[in-house]
Amino acid sequence: MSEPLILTQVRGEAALKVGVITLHRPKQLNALNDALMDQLGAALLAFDADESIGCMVITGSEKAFAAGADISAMAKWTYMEVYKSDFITRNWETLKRVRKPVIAAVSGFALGGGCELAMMCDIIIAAETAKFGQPEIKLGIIPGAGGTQRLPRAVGKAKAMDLSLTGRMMDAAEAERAGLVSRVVPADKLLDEAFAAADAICSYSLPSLIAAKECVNRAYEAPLNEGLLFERRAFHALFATEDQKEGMEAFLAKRPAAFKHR
Ligand code: CO8
Repeated sequence: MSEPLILTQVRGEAALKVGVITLHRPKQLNALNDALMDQLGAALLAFDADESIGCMVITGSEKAFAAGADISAMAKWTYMEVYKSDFITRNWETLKRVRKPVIAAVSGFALGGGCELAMMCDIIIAAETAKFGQPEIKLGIIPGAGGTQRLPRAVGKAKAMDLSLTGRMMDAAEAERAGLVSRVVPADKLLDEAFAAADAICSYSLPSLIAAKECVNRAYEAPLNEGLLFERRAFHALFATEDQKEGMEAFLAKRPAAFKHR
């Protein structure tokens, strides 16, 4: 069996379980390689398929969420090797196939592929120590897993250009101001905050969570009218679920909703 490069854990009880994945190459600051991304992808798909799990959290160490793709692995690669092996597409974007919500809990460095990985998650919660950047330019390359596309959508062209062309890092406060992260919390509270958010998410109806995630993602991929139509159809469809009846009846009866499809 290959060396474990991630640690997995299931938190919670009954249908309110959270799948937690910790990137675990501490000596290399969680530098991402094919083996790690294979393990990460397999864990994500397994949690996504597990009916008892409602949400996932990906985290790293205190010092690094992930310091990027593994430079020592890439240093000698030739164009033909990268091209023929379809580096990145073949196993680096499995996260896109995950339907349940995924939270990135980021402490320390989230650079290059590490920043791109965080941006593929649905919510980024950052410790005050977090540092984000796309420093690939310093290595004579550019971001390759969506950095030049997702970063401008998250923070706008000006800051995305700045980060991509200068290779500088931005701290958690700047990342929050720019809209890359949804909250900044003290470092020692990072996992508590991420788990509290995950627990709240798990308590809702899964079909509505999936629909909300699909619709927000659509806002990045489709023109406004297409997105609005997509949202309206998803909204209408949720009236076919038992959980819509339960959610509204529970509100009117002033009791907590007991969703069936969690
Ligand atoms: N790859 C391999 N090893 C790394 C990486 C990396 N990206 N980052 C750090 N390490 C290793 C260091 O070589 C060092 O190893 P050793 O102890 O054996 O010398 C160890 O981790 C600790 O690192 P430092 O001593 O450098 O620690 P510092 O605290 O001084 O600095 C930094 C931390 C600032 C994070 C620094 O290590 C750094 O700049 N790292 C490189 C960051 C970088 O350039 N990232 C981009 C990589 S390219 C990329 O991500 C392309 C993405 C392509 C697609 C990805 C798909 C998801």
